[in-house]
Amino acid sequence: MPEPRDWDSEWLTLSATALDAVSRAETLEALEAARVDFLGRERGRLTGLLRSLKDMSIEERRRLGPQANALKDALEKSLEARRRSLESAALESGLAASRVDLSLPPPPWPRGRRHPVAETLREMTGILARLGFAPAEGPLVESDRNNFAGLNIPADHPARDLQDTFYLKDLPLLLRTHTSPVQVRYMEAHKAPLRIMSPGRVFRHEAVDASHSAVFHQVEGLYVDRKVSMADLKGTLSTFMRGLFGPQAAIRFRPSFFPFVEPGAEVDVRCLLCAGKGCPACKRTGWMEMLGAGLVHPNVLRFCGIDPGQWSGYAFGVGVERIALLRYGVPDIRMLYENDLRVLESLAP
Ligand code: 2NL
Repeated sequence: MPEPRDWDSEWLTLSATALDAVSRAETLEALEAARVDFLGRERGRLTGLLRSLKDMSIEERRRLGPQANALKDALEKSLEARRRSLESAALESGLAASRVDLSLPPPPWPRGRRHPVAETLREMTGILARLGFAPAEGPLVESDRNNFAGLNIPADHPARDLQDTFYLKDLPLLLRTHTSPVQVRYMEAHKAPLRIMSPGRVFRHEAVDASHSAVFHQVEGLYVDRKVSMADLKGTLSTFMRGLFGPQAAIRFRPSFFPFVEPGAEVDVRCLLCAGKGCPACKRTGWMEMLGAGLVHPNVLRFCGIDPGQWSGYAFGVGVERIALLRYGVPDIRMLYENDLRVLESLAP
């Protein structure tokens, strides 16, 4: 006589594991293995139990028969649902893997190059680097203190006017109107002597036209040491301009005013088109206005913790777009920023 089987405990394990095995199957193969394990014709565990109903007592058969058949139905439904979901996932991933983007252009692919403004900025910082200026950078969002107060720009100065400055809503901050605040930060942190340049983006709340953009770029230079003079400034700027425009580029100083320098000067370069003879590009003057410069105002040095009795310095600022327009012969600053490839590709490198 074989041992009497404990149908109730066999049923318990079977019903607890069958549906779980289906939902855990991650592949169609695993799902098929689960199906064979429970519903396989020869050795399926549920098939076996159903086949054994005939060996059970009447009471056992009445109790387990309907439950086992209900589980078989549920299991078949669940296998079918799981199979469909695994099949569609397999289809999706197959499609994704074999995706062909017919919108891609065929080779030879067009080659990119640096934007004319970026290229001009690199040349400018390259020349200044060879002259000993170390690059310094700072945030685009600045305080009134660093952008204005530290630069000897009084509270009622027109440069602070709402017309020129973008102020942040609800915060005592602004978008820097020049890169000078970078140099204020640097002087406070490092003291004298120092020789730095601050290239970067600046913002002015101005109407856009052929020569003005609300967002543009500037490079400033600052040299602080003992007995720095206007002659040092003129020598450096002469080398800077000859590096940019070629060996024939001559410069001249015209007296001018900026609150952060004394004396201040505007620097002209002999007209690049007519070599000084006078033409429409230089308004018949023979000279083109190129940058602003001067000796750092004692108030600025003092503000940054540098003793103006011991140290002096020069500084200059130049607009990058202005130089780029001249160098590439572009008549309108907007042509640099509309990103029309027909325009950008036409600009000789
Ligand atoms: C312009 C004028 C200039 C400066 C920038 C400067 C910076 C410090 C102290 C003193 Cl931290 N000066 N920068 C000086 C003179 C002129 O730029 O119109 N540039 C296009």
